[in-house]
Amino acid sequence: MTDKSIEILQTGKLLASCEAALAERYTVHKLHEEADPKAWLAANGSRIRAHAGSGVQADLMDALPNLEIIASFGVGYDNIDTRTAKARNIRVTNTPNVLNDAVAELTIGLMIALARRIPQADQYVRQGKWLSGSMPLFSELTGKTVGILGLGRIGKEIAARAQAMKMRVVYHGRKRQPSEPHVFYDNLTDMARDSDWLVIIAPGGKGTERIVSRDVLTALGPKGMIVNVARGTLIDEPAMLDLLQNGGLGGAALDVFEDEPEVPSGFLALDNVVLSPHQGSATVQTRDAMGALLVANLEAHFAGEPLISAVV
Ligand code: NAP
Ligand code: 8YV
Repeated sequence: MTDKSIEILQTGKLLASCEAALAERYTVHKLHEEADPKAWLAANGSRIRAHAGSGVQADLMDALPNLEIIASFGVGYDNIDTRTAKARNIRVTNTPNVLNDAVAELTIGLMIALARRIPQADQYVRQGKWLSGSMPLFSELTGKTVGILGLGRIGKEIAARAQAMKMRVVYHGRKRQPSEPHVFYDNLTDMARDSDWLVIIAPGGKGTERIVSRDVLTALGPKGMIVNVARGTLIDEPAMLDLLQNGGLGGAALDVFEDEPEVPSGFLALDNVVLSPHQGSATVQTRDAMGALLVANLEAHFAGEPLISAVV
């Protein structure tokens, strides 16, 4: 439904197909393109009924007194102050499920890339090193145990693909899921000790900050491999780097970082690391589906219908 009397705000660039769908339906303002965002908000903030994008904190909500809904692009909403939103009766939606397959595919891709050093092997050929001899031998996924931290929507898709790689799956979360066939650990350190691989796919935010501590990483051990496709905040990043540099941890495949897009330079020098610039959901198919779900939530809201994927 098109209703140009509805004014919505973007504070950052969005996927082109999503921006086009929003502009077709509503009057869209782009704060990130304003010369003086503060002055723009003071003059126009009271007309804004919806925010589209991510990263909304209390100060922005203060400047948008008639905000009704925050439609976030992404399933993780750790960068939205949901407590303040709830207190102010502002609805919040995210984009779950449509990205499960893409993130699970990248996870398995990163695992194979790390186990077999695929990025390094590519460089080996390009740099002509093959002419002087073969690369060393590495490991494989077959027969290994993968511990999944966060057996949720995406975690379950990773588990299914890991089983297809002939891996044994175990998991940790706050509670056991009786319908899941995999072994449950109520203690993350114990799971790490019993696993060859640790895959992190639980939400970011205060509740999970650095739950993958130095102790957990040490339990994973010198041959242990860690994969983070969740948020950088879940791992003690300096401890991970230290252990990777000093043989305390076997390897890491990292799609997310504590202060991304900044990546601590120490990681760049390591051969036992595979790096990825937050690409979990980054396929055309999935990003289009995420954008469509964001728009569908706004449409439902302004039609007075139940939201499709509300978190608040
Ligand atoms: P989900 O369905 O909500 O699953 C999250 C899982 O984490 C649940 O199984 C939950 O189990 C567990 N969990 C939550 N809090 C926990 C805690 N304090 N300690 C231990 N386990 C905890 O979420 P999802 O859709 O799979 O997405 C997971 C996360 O992936 C997102 O929040 C996002 O940050 C990240 N993500 C990253 C990318 C990327 O591009 N790299 C893309 C999409 C998503 P319990 O309730 O039993 O604890
Ligand atoms: C990003 C993600 O949101 O859905 C999530 O939680 O981490 C990703 O899909 C996406 O890269 C948009 O910034």
